[in-house]
Amino acid sequence: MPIAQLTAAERDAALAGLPGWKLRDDGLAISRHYKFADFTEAFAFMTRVALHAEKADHHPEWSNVYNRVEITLTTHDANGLSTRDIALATVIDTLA
Ligand code: H2B
Repeated sequence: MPIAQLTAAERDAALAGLPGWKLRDDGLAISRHYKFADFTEAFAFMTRVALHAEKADHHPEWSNVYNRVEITLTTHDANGLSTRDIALATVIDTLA
């Protein structure tokens, strides 16, 4: 389902409310790194995010090494950032 890319102004305004999330150099994605006490905590977090992502039908690109989780959000259906990424980042922060 196509969805509009955020304009630069919309993107910057949204990012101002998401401290910790960084815009990728090409402006088409945002990313954040999280660090947990151990692998169990990191994977429990990923499970919470996965359950939400599946319900919202919007999925992160991510990797995990022991207690660290690196997350990139972009909208494939927009070839860049959309409101779906901002909404998912906001939820991810509450699940961390
Ligand atoms: N996740 C992300 N990050 N971007 C998308 O465009 C996207 C998605 N599209 N999850 C969804 C699934 C789409 O492929 C399904 C068919 O709704």
